[in-house]
Amino acid sequence: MDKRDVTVGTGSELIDTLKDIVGAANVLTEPVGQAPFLGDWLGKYRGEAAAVVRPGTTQEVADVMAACAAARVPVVPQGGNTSMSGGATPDASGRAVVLSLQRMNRIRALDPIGQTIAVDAGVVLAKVQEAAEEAGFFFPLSLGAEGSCTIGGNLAANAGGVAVLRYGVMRELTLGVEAVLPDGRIWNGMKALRKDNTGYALRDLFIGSEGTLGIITGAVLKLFPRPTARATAFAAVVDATSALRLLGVIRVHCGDRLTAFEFLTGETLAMIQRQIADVRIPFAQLPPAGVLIELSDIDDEMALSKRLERALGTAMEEALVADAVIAQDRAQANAMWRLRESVSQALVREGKAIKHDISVPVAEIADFVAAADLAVAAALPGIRPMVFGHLGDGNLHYNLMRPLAMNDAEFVAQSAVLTRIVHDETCRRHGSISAEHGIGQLRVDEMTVCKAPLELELMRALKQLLDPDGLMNPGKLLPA
Ligand code: FAD
Ligand code: 2HG
Ligand code: ZN
Repeated sequence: MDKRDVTVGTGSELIDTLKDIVGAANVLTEPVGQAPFLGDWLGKYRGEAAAVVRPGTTQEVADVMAACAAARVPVVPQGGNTSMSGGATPDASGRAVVLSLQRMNRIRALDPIGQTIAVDAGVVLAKVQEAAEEAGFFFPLSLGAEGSCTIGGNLAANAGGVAVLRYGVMRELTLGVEAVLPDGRIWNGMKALRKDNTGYALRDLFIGSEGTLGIITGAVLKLFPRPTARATAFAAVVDATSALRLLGVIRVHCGDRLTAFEFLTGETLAMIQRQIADVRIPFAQLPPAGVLIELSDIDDEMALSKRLERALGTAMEEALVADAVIAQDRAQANAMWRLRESVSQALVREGKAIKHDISVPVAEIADFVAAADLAVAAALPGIRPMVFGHLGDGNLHYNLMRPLAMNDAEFVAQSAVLTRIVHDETCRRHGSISAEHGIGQLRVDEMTVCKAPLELELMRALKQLLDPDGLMNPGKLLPA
């Protein structure tokens, strides 16, 4: 459909109304201006939109939503557009309005006594981290896209990342939420309360709702004491089973100081080295697998480093670790983290990946990897699993790459079969087919397979209550 048809089809009246609300400069209708909003980070999805609208205040969001509701036009909320599940990309119909929160980027308030920060939903995560640090605090959500993802997106996707082990997922870091309902009403849930037992937690309904229930416009987040000491190490292990046992040893020696425990198979490490110029593994030889471990504390750094050394020494005596390197300074620690954070980019360069984001009970994660590796290899000999992620959370990114003898198109044609195998291994262990990336459009068809009918029925009832016309982010999260 050509662009002009799209605009006329959804009503130029609505476009004029949107311009009145947010100013003409913030209603993008031309292909060039819209382009960055219509495709996803992975380059997997591309859609069309009648307009991209960029409101600057909660009231403007409310007015935009009321106008879209009146015109019966679907709305696709978008923050930093870093979704790994196509969650923020509109469909191909060109009917939807993409509502970008980019301009809602104010830190509203920071309370040093209550240790909270109130922000607009469009604030980039790194900016919240910086604001916390400037005030002598710490906001712990940390992920590879932190320089561009937004708090609203983090909330809508209930983001995880590399510090969940110690601090929890986004839901656990949030006290209050402000949201605009599909009909334009504003719900002000910006409470900074640690305790509030006044009925159903509406806040939690919006967290993880992937833009299907309304627009999150603000949030009150928890702050934490700023860690003054960090100890970072890379350990070479044989496989996920040794990594899991290593996790136990580190926990015994280091307790809650354990902040990150990130697993990468040797094939994944080799791929990163192949694809990213300025990273290298900290070992002379490629190990079968590696674990990036970080401790943090408000104690002194030397003591923390010694503690990690002792823990790794024990793990070596127990033959769980073949080799380990403890970072001697921040630059070495940063280099280890750069290796870890380069995986997604390396995967994109390596070719088409069939992506999975599973979680199982932590104790079963090694069994999952062994079983899934066997099953996918039996289905497609030569397949190359690139497995990495937050092993300490029971969450791995089980990415599959093509056998070298196959081309990308032939491989992608196998997606449904391979995903079925991976998700069956997950569900058999009472796991989740989306630990942190969300369902979006990538996994929407899997919902009927992996969610109980009663769960789906309740979710649909809530959707019907809040969004009776089905205008919020259609095609995402809930199967038709
Ligand atoms: P978007 O991509 O814009 O949107 C995500 C979803 O939220 C969509 O469904 C969208 O409609 C909805 N949405 C966005 N803003 C709002 C709003 N204000 N109100 C209502 N709905 C909204 N994720 C992790 O959890 N852990 C990781 O370790 C991790 N690492 C990543 C590394 C890289 C390199 C990349 C590219 C992504 C990574 N992600 C990770 C995925 C992604 O960054 C997160 O899901 C992030 O929370 C999305 O934020 P965003 O602002 O980009 O949201
Ligand atoms: C990570 O943990 C992200 O690095 C991205 O969640 C995972 O690219 C991926 O599959
Ligand atoms: Zn992850």
